[in-house]
Amino acid sequence: MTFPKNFLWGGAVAANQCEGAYREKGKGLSIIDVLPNGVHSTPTDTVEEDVYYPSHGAVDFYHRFKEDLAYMKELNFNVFRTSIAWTRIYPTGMEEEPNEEGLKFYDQLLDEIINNGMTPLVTISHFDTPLYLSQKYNGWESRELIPLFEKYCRTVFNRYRDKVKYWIVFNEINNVHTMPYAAAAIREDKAENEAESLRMRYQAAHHMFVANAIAVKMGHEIIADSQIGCMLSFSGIYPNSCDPRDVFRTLELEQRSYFFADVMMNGAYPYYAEKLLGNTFSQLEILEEDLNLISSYTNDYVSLSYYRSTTIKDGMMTTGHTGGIKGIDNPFLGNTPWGWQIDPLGLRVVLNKLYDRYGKKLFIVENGLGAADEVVVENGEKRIQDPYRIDYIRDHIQAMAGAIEDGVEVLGYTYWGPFDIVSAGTGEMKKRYGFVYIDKDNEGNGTLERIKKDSFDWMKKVVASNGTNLS
Ligand code: BGP
Repeated sequence: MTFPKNFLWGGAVAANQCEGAYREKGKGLSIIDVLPNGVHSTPTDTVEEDVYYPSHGAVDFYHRFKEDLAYMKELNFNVFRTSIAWTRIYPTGMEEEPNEEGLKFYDQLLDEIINNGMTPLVTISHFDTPLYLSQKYNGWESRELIPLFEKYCRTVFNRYRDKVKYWIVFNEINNVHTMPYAAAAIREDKAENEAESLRMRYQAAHHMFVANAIAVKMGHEIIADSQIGCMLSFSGIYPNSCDPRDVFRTLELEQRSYFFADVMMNGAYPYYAEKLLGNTFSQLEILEEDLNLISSYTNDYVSLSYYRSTTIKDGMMTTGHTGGIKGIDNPFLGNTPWGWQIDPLGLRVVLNKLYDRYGKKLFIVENGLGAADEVVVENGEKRIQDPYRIDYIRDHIQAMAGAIEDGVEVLGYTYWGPFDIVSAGTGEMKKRYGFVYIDKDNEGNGTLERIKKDSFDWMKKVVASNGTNLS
């Protein structure tokens, strides 16, 4: 049997993409609550009346989590990943005392996850820093955020110590480079030039590394058997040709992602840091006590999102989005309707590379296919036929099995968006990942009815067979 007996199978979501109820029971505004079209759009300064913000209502998981988690149980999942919204606990980030109503909500949510037979996997910060901290301090660019985050971590570790063992500190921390607002709450458009923007982003990253180390230390102290992971967006990148210049450029771009895990897993800035950041590296404020913390408290496992791969040509401009770095399409691969190239074997490559580099357990905490699913009515019943999703998942599970056979230790697999949620990248509802369809459109219309897709029954059997029945 390829998958170990206690392999974790589940689904993953983020608070800001599913909960809605954006001002309920004292919740403060987060950076995402002023983004009309996903993490690549420009935030408004405050909530504007005539603008539609998808996070405000999302798919109303806040009120419907019992129904949604019942579906997760039916899928036979034994793990469920979600995040805590910082702004439900500390509405601006600055309060001395936490918001009890927010804490109670996560008590109920975590109990429901556990009562449905699933282990909670909790992300502490998933793209939703309090807006106040972004506006007052330019987010993680400021050292001020470290103690504020520490206070938030202490509160949630203490409160949920008996409920949660698996934690992720920051979602996709390497996106500080490509998506600095979402990942680090900084407005790089305020930087006067590219050099200043680079400095801002990496100063923010440094503060997050220190905060991560503090979270690891505190998590271990408060919850003896806790596992505190770091998390990377790690889709695959290949040289576009065998031209050594393409190979070298690809290596450099890979280092840009490894950089983050190198610091958090190896406990020190890597040898290539100065090369990667040029003059910027020496301009960063890095205190000796920071380096001591970073070296003493490294993460227990590496978690990652993997969606697709791309190819790199020397000298080309690359862009990045929620799927990772975007280069030139690979002629050997097909695309999703959103242009993400489907590359299951790339997952096996990435798992081997990460395991080889860190020698620590890996956790695939995001993988999935976003598509424009259609509801058809057959014999009076609503049905969503999504064979493309089944193909995508089957091929990725096989690749993961291959990596395990290669000797890589994989803790588990949480499929991204097991019920439809708002897309982080574009704010759309149309880009659907779920096994459960949710009736809501891009403009916010819909009944919020939940309907199982064809992939639901297939996935249920896969999980029941511990990944052996993929037919
Ligand atoms: C990752 C994020 C998720 C998520 C996913 C899919 O970068 O951690 O929040 O949504 O990408 O991206 P999208 O929603 O843009 O399809």
